[in-house]
Amino acid sequence: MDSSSIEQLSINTIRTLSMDGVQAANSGHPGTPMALAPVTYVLWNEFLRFDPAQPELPNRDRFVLSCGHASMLLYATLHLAGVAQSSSDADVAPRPAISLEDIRNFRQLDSPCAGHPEHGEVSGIEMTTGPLGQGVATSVGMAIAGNWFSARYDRSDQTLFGFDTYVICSDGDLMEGIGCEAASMAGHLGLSNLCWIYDDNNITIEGECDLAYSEDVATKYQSLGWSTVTVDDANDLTAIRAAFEQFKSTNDKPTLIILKSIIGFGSPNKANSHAAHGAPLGEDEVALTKQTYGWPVEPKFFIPEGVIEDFQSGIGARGQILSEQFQNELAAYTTANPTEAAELEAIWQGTLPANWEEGIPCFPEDAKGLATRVSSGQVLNSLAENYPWMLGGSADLAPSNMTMLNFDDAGEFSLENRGGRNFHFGIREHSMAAICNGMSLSGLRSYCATFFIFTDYLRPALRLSSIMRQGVVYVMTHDSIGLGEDGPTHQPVSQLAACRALPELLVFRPADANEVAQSYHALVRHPHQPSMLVLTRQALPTLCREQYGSASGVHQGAYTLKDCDGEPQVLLLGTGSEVGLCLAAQETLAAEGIAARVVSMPCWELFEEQDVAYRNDILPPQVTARVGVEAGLRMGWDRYIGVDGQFVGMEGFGASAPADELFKHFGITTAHVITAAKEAIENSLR
Ligand SMILES: Cc1ncc(C[n+]2csc(CCOP(=O)(O)OP(=O)(O)O)c2C)c(N)n1
Ligand SMILES: [Mg+2]
Repeated sequence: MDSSSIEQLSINTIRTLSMDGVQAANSGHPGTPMALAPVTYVLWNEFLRFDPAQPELPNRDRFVLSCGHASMLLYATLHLAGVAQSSSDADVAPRPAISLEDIRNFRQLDSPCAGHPEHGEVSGIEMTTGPLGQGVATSVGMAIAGNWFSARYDRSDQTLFGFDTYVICSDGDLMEGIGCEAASMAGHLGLSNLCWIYDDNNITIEGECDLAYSEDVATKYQSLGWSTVTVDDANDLTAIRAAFEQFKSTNDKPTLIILKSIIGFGSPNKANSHAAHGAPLGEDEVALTKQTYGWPVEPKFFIPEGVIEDFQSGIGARGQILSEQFQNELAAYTTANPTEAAELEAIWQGTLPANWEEGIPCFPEDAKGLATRVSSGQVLNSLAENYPWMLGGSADLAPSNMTMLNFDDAGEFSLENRGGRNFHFGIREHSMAAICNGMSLSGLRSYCATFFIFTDYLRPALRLSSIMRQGVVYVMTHDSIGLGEDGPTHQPVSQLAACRALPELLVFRPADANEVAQSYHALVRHPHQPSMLVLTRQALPTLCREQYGSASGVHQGAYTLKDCDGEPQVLLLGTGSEVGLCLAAQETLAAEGIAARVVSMPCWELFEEQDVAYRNDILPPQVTARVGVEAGLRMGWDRYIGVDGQFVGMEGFGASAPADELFKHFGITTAHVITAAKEAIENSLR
């Protein structure tokens, strides 16, 4: 058998496994894997630096299937390439990441072959994809990380890093705004280690692309600072190889390979039609297509002899050499650079630097106080100084978000300085968050920042941080009507409820500088959850912690900040800037002989993780008179104050005026908290 036919056999195996998987599930997307099998084959078997036996090798090339609907393409390839499931437990017998049985069970509950690729399920799935545009944008973060690792750790005579990131993407990925944001960023930064393969098939779900998409993609990407190369026929392996060679030899720009393909290639009745996009071909059409490929109709999930060996002698053999080289280089590197090697080990193991807590400040009592965005800036700086792989930036709001790292050597990441730790993401919130996901997936502790209102602009990527359990830190300032004159377009009212609704996300709304410090403390200890700091523009007093409960209560999510004598008649529950109103109200109530307890609730999610004894201790169930105080909407608060509980907050959008006036205008005042407390007590006695 000559090599062209073994190539063809391997390619057609990817195709037929994909068709059979979709047919067995009776749902899925067969057409795109059928079209993209050749490019995927060439990439994996001839170019990708990836060891199937060591799929977590730190300097592996990354492969992202941005058009996640084509998931069978990835599963078939992982199976044929023999990618092993990595395990930290040496006693666990080696097993494939994706078995043939898994493929047979495509889209079923017990199979890692989910409808769309899910990171964390098995080795070889670098990220979760499915929402179009996320993969391409996240890949920019991976490419940045590759550069950053090289700049920080490689030495002129010792190179550990230098990995490339490859992405397969579709019309939808490039149509999405986030795709364009990310491409603009990658072009600006000249990320020559990034290669997107664009499946130019002129098909989307509704029909041909020209229904909605008619731009000249090559020219567009060139103007974004990319190198482009067009492959006119997705089955032309020679042209595909040449395109990858061109990528490898381009050292100043990212590369877009525009691959003209035919969706459902080989299917006599469905090729080149949107009918091949998102539905099984049907048993009859599968049979006809297999005949076109010269393939037996039965058995299904057929892997001809020689195909597994073909991958073993391609990616398998190259991968083994890569792993061996890496281990040798790492050994020499560790001898020469023990400190850096220890850092790398911590990154790879997911542990923290030994002295990470050392610099975190403790803020003295101060009636004037600090905006929590200001204390956040100080804490972030002191933390990042001892946490060398913590890095990030803002979407053009660093002076407002206070996220600039100011210590010596922090530097700014740019074309010239690949080791910088301050990022200028530009006004691209959505891709900023996705890029941070990519950096996090590469082992870095990334953070990003913007105004809290613009979480709406990055939410799909935030959601992926959560689904992928990445510890990205979101520093969100200007958290309420307290931002004042910018008015309702900039004043978040629904965002706290919306962010708390996201599973896995830890939302912190600290009440003073020491709660800010403790919030950072807590979030660092949760590396597998994204966290969000919701911070004020306006100054908040730094509380005297001898008079009040310790700010370390943040770790429990909610804690008694100021208790009364004996059992409380009413609980005043607040977060952030409104905690001060609760404290002031409590004093007045106490003078009137009413016992109120003030509970600061900076992180609901951590509170919910506490045992029932703790939760009942802080919020005694028998005390039903409760007031929630927060300059946002009530949604979610019923859980703590009850459906009949009193709430002091917002009921709709804000307004443009100085902050003090707005708090009065919307009735978020001490006086209102006092009235609400009395009403709550009255209601509880009825
Ligand atoms: C953000 C987002 N919007 C919508 C969808 C639903 N969807 C899945 S594939 C697709 C478009 C398919 O066209 P294309 O991206 O060109 O993929 P192809 O069919 O060519 O593989 C859409 C709208 C999605 N997955 N993500
Ligand atoms: Mg398409």
